[in-house]
Amino acid sequence: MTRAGAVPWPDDLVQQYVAKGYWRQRPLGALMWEWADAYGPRVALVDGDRRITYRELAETADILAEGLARTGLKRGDNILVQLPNCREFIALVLACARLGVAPVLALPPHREHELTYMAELAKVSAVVAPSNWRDFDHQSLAEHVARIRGHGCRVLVVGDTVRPGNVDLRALMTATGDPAARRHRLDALAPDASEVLLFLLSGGTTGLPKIIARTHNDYEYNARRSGEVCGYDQDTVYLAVLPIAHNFALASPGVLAALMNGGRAVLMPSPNPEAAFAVIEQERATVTSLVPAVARRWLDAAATNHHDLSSLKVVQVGGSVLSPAEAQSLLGGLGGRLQQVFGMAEGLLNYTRLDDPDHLVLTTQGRPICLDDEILLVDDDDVPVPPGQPGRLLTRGPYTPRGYFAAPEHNARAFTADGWYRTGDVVRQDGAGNLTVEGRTKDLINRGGEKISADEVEDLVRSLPQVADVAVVPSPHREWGESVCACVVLKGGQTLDLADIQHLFHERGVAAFKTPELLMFLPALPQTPVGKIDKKALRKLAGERAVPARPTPGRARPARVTALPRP
Ligand code: AMP
Ligand code: DBH
Repeated sequence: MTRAGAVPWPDDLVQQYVAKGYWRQRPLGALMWEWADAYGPRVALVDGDRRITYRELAETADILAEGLARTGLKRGDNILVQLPNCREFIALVLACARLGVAPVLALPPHREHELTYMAELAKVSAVVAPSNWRDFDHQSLAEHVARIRGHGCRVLVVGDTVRPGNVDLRALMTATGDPAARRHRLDALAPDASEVLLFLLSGGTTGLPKIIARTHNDYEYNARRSGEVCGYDQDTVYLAVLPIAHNFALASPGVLAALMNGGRAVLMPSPNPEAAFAVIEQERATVTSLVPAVARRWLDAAATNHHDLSSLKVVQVGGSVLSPAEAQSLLGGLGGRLQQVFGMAEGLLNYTRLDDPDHLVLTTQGRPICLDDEILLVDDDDVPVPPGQPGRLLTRGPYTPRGYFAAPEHNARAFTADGWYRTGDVVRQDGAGNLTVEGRTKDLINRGGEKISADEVEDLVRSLPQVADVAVVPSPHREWGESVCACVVLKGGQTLDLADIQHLFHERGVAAFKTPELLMFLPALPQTPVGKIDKKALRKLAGERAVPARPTPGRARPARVTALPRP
């Protein structure tokens, strides 16, 4: 059973990937029981004061799978999942894997704008949300999204106040009855490993965010091979502080590889350094993954830290550019060995190796995990660049799908006719295969690892009646690396400030991290000789106008600046 909209690999490669052992042809739900059989009484997950063994996790996932089936979900269905880092998240992903139901992994900050779009794109049959999270009523939002989706879309809620008509997900996680019989019943429903396991979100390369269908086969390999490269074993205690809805924390190597190896995953709701340091000490965490923006916060906090971080062997940093100087301060700053990670929800994963010399760890973002990851660096005309020169990165491989889900027009641009994914990144490769990210051609803002499509923000700002034209570019930001800068041409006699834009984004239900933080007024948008908007010139302007980041991270975002020459 293939889902319409998922783009398969060519048949000859499928055979090769299976023959080479990359694809194990075992659905993740079956592997879950392999782990439980091998590591049964060991602790698999830690979530606050709850500790869940491998056996409990597998049994709970099975109970939940049957519960989901009772709500009407079945193989081939998709559901939208918006959960913070919690044990229910992992149980749900595994339960879905048992049934062949594929979750679309939305992020907790997403709101109506993103959720309704994804719900429709994936034609979901249910929406799963916490009742409340960080003072936001997710249950109401989920009800709204389900109503707009129609088609009998259900609402499943994790929390204490589940409203009538919605399904209490935790209530689906308890049952009596013989676990072996249940396991047997579910084995009979198992999907094929070539089917979709889950959908990851991507900032995409242009336009609205895209979703990426990852199969049981390719995603299991993604996690397993990452675990090998990163030395995961039974003693691994992975601390998840980034959202596990992200590929990085979920499977690079993240939670999934910890489970595959009989290790342990410790789930935290946020990357707050003080809280994380206390948990590292308490749980003796051995590895964690951070985006550079979080790594910087941790380094600052480490200066006054009194917790014992000596268990940390590896600190992974990825998701956005880490300068060599920042890498240098991370080499010893948090205790563990620094590992740079250059990854993408679309597939290709690069890691510096744990035994690489420091100069590679400082100046490169590592090399691919698989011998069959193909790397091609090309110029603007798709002609390969000479060795050692920067070029646009194209890639194919056993865990890089051949297209975004249900996006044929976009795929025609984002993939070559031969199935290479155009990453939109500009990289250099050394003789040993190590990649250094030099820049990008894709039109997005990378705000602390969160990718924001310029097109999406532009369309929103353009809908304001005061706005004649707008272009959105990144502006350097001390905390996030980049922030969203809107360059606006006003209609005659109009005025606008950041509060107007923030109001619009709030009203439209757009994730807060996408709201422009910097506003520039221009009499006209600069153009290139061929008549395109000259974003390079605008980026330069935005850089010159950048103001320092606010001093205290993590609070509500104040309007930073309303700038510059009014028309
Ligand atoms: P996404 O496609 O939304 O999963 O985002 C993946 C993108 O994040 C990559 O294509 C890069 O542009 C960026 N990225 C990830 N890791 C790094 C890194 N270590 N250094 C620079 N950029 C990165
Ligand atoms: O930025 C990313 O998307 C990313 C970074 C590191 C990723 O998907 C990953 C590792 O798997």
